[in-house]
Formats: sequence, C-alpha cells, structure tokens
Amino acid sequence: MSEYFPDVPSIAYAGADSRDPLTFRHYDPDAIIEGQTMRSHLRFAAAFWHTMRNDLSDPFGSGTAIMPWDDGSQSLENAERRIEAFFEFLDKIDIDFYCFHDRDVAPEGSTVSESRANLEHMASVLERHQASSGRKLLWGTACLFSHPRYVHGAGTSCSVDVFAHAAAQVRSAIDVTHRLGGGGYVFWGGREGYSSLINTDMARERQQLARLLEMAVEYKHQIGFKGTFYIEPKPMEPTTHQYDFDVAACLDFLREFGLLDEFMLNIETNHATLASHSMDHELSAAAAAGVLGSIDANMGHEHLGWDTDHFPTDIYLTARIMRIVLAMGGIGDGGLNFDAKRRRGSFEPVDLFHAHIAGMDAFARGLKIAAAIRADRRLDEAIQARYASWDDGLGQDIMNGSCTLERLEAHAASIGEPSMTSGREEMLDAIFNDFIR
Ligand code: XUL
Ligand code: CO
Repeated sequence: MSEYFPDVPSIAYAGADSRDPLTFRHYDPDAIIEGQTMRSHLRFAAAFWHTMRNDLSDPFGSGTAIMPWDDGSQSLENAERRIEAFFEFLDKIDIDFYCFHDRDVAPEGSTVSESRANLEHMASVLERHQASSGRKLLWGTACLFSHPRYVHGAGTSCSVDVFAHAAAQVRSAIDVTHRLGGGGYVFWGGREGYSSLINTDMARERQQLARLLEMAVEYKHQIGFKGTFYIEPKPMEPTTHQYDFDVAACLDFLREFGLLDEFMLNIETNHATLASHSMDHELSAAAAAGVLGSIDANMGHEHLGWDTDHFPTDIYLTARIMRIVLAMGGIGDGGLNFDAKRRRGSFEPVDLFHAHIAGMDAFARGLKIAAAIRADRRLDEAIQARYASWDDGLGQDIMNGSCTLERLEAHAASIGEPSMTSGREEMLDAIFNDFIR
C-alpha cells in the first residue's frame, strides 16, 4: 500500500553512520535496553490532529501544508481518505500507536445524534485499519474547545446547556475509545478556565468541572472501559488561566474532589514550560505522587512564549525525560505521543516523516543516554550520599514519628554547628554531559 506517500520508503534503522535522512540513525526498535526493546520502552504515538488536520496556518498566515489526500470538504469520504493516509504513514514510520480527538476523525453533524453517527461510522473505519495494520489507539479525547458554543468553556461554561453538549461529546468519545480498545482517555481542559475574573465565579466553575469528571468516571465503570483516564495540565492558552494549570494544581483538584484514584496525568513538555516549570519538574512531581501516566512529547522554543509544539529534538531533554521514566519502571500503559507540529515552512508530505524521525531518534538517544547514566550509578549515588544522614538513627526516628522537638533541640545543642558539604551541582552537570553522545 503506497498511495499517499509514494516516494517515501518504509523507514528502517540504518545505524548512526547513515547519511540517508529517511532512516533511523538511533531508533532501533528491536535493540534491548535494560532488558526490554526500544519499541516497548518508548511506545511512540502519532497525533491525528497534527499529522492529518494541521494545515500549518498561524495567526498571520494561511495554511501551507500540502495534503493531496484532503479535498478540504467535511464529507465522510474525505474523512475516510485521511484515515487511509494516516495508516499508511503509521505503517511506513513504524509507529505503533495513535491518538485522536473526536472532531479530528469525524465531522461534526448538525445535531448531536448526527455527530454521534459520524463518529461511530469513522470508528468502524478506524477499527478496520487497526485490525489490518496491528496499530493501536493509545488514547482518545473530545475536542471541547473549537466550536463557538464552548466560547465560555465546556464543563466550566456559564451555560448548563453547553455543559450538556460537552457531556454528550465526552460520552460518545469514551464510547468509541472503548470500542477501539484505547489504552486511555484524555481530558485536556482547552477552555476550562477564564478569560477574566471580572465575570467569573471560579468556585462554581471548578465544581462543575469536577461534576463532569465524576459523571465520566461513573460512565466508564458502567460500560466497563478499563483504560486509564488522564488529565493533561496546561496553565493557559487559549484561556488566560486554566484550572489544570500544572501537576500541582491537578493533584490539588483531584484530591479536593476525591478523584485521585481515578486519574493519572498526561504531561506535555511545552505545557510544563508555559507554566514556568521544566519538564523534569512536572514529571518528577507526578512520579512522586504516583500519577505519571503518559507523555505528550514535544518542546517549546526559548524565544517564543506560547505553545509552539515543536518536535522534540533536544537530546538533553529526551535524556532527562527517559531517566525519570526508567527510574519509575517504565511508562506502563501510557506512551510518548508526538503532540508536535511541523514548522510552517516544512509543508511537504515528506516533512511529516522527517519530523517524526527527528523526534524518534532524539528519544532513542535519550533512552540510551539515560540507561548509560543509570548503569554508571554516579549520579544516583550522589543523591543517595547527599541524604545519607537521614538513613539511620535520628533521621529514621524523625521520619517514623518517634522523635520530638525537645530531643531535636538537645541534639542540635550537643553537636554545635553542623558540618556541611557542597552540592557539587556543576560537577554532576559535567558528568551528565559526559553521556551526551
Ligand atoms: C493542546 C494539547 C491538546 C491535548 C489533547 O495544547 O496539548 O492537543 O493534547 O486535547
Ligand atoms: Co497535548
């Protein structure tokens, strides 16, 4: 099958010396790292919205992407052709998983039931392609941010009728995700926040959002969907402030509404940096709370203060991400979803391949680097040694609750000024750098 990308071969691993840009130089799917294949560590996914629906327009100019398979219409035939092109893409790039929003794959109808019927129809097309290709759905989601009715939010809308439309969309998106055997379902609150507090009742809006999530959880159990529910934090854009601001805000929200057992987080690099956090910060915060579920793999640009969704090509970034993922014991049922778009100037179909190759090779290198750093042990041992005073005696007594302020005062008085050692930050940075190759 080579209809839509006739000039692109199947992309294969050709080794680090390959000069052919349509090869992997580092992603060797069957190579074993820490006892597992690269393929199963990385669990790459392609995002239907960027791959098939992003025409690369920006606020200053129209779309540039050449998409010969897309006639620009809202017809079901056009939607089916996109899916055919997408599965040819997945097959040639050798990506096992994909993710979609309901409206990416199926046109919205003029009524709720027509929208549902369109989505069900496209689900049967996806089902067929999944069966013949072996590709799988990592997660599905509902687009609750594009339609004008969601101008004031979806779950957080001031209008209960809009809330009902959002609920209808969530229900049918969960249904098709379940039907397609999706590993999870994502809630990204694109407009679940506010433009201004001058007209906003924040307490109400957060409670409404919690109700939508509670009903979704109830529904999930009712239909027997076993996939994971994820919340994807993002601090702002398109709204001024989104309630799922960052990992800490999401944890607070889930705890407040008793939803922590039902959700994991899907963490995106460019959302982390928009919140003035590093990706490592967000991943570490989620991993520490046991809710690091999946990753939207992209990156921002240091000169641009918005969600630019660049393909992740920074090897330091991928090495840091994979070090946290390996330390956690792997990404589990989640994956690395390329929520990333080509630059506007990269408009040829073949650029879809170059972009994903760049991201996949960067993550393959990150994985190898992270595994080498872990095998070397110096960085992990430095952290262990830094906290050694907590490992027995007084430290243990404090942590197990058998110590008092009086005893600590007596201890402090008896030892005088504690002897302190350097944190050796730059030395450790240099050791990390030794592995970037
Ligand atoms: C938007 C974003 C979304 C979610 C899914 O910034 O990341 O595409 O990943 O709705
Ligand atoms: Co995302």
